[in-house]
Amino acid sequence: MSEREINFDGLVGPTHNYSGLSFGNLASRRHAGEVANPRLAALQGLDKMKALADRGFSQGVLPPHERPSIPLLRQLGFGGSEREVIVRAAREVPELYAASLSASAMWAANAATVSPSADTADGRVHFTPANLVTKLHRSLEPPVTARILKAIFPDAAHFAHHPPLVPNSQLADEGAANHTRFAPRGGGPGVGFFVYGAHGFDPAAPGPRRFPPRQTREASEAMARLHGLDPARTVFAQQSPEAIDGGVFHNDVIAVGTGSVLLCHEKAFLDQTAVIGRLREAFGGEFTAIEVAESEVSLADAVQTYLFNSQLLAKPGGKILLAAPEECRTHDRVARFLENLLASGGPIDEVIHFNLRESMRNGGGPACLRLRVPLTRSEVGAMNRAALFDDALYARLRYWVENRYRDRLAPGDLADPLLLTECREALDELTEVLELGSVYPFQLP
Ligand code: SUG
Repeated sequence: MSEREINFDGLVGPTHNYSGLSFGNLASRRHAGEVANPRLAALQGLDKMKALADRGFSQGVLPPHERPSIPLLRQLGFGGSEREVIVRAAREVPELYAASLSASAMWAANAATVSPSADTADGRVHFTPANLVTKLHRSLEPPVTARILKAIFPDAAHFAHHPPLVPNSQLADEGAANHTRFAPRGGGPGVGFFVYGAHGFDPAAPGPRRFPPRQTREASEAMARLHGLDPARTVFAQQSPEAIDGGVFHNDVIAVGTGSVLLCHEKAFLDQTAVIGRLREAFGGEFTAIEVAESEVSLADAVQTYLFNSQLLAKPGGKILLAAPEECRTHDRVARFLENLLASGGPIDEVIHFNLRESMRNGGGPACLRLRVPLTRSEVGAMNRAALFDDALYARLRYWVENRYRDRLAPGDLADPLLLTECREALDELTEVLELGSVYPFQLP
């Protein structure tokens, strides 16, 4: 049965800011304390969705989460009215308060792992929200993500929802950012490629020294089991520790794939030649791996420009469009690499660049912002179509952002208790637009 891929982009939330919360993510730390523009951030994301939708690629939307997280702050001992909770937490432990305020749910590639029905034993689309345990601010996302995914994909005949893995560092899971699915053109069973940074139960195994790994092999294996994937069509690989220590905190900062094409840096995986051999074998048909040499684009160039955090989008004729961050256009070596790539006659024949600077300053490029969900026609019929992006939704969301979002969030503004009210009012309106029902703590009984 033919399937189409829908990219669900995370809408940037009203509290988007730069708090330097992600040790190991170089951009997050570098831009800590800068002034953010949540309105611009959300509009940059919407413009990417619009441009790709205009090109005929199917696009959906995932809503932001309620922030600051009052339940987190209460659980950590801040009592009193909501206003008191915010003021005290921000004054006494600003780091905790910043975690409660993060708009990190925008990076939808970390929302969940998704396996299409062509690959699963029971013929349903399987979803497992990522537990995101490595970072406190991200560990707040899974319960709400789970409710949102169920609200968008409600029909149990087509969609299976698993709970996030138990929140433990030995089972650290960051979702689709560490998972790529390869598949023949037009659909059919694909290959699930799971990339992890460390072994949860073997501290002696090779791993990064400087920065934390964010995915364990055990978590990746659990995904494959839960989703009922065929072991012959599942490949596990370890990220190169050198890459993680160089700032590659997710695999999607150094590799991207679609269809029968993998684009990656030569330093992406441990035992890279063997990994690509296993992918080729599992895929069966013709498989193209484009490995970029350190001499052409260094690991540092890749982390700086987010070249590999581009999206690869299959065009109707079979060629592939690369949707890259603007930073790739203004970087000499990376720009030259892209020119050569297009001239090479390979599968990627077009590049478009997006200005996503607000998100990029927190280490989130085009691919971070989207969750890929391949669906058959009948599955599209069974989902909540209000979350699908079209011109009408674009206009509505633009208006909503322009009216509801601040255009400036400086460190000194973060403790403003009004942010909570503004966020809730905005989300209340959004859940109606997207027909999600009640998904946020403030909406639940
Ligand atoms: O988890 N940044 C995110 C970026 C996630 C990018 N996603 C993918 N590569 N798929 C993270 O590190 C920074 C927030 C701050 O510092 O305020 C942050 O959470």
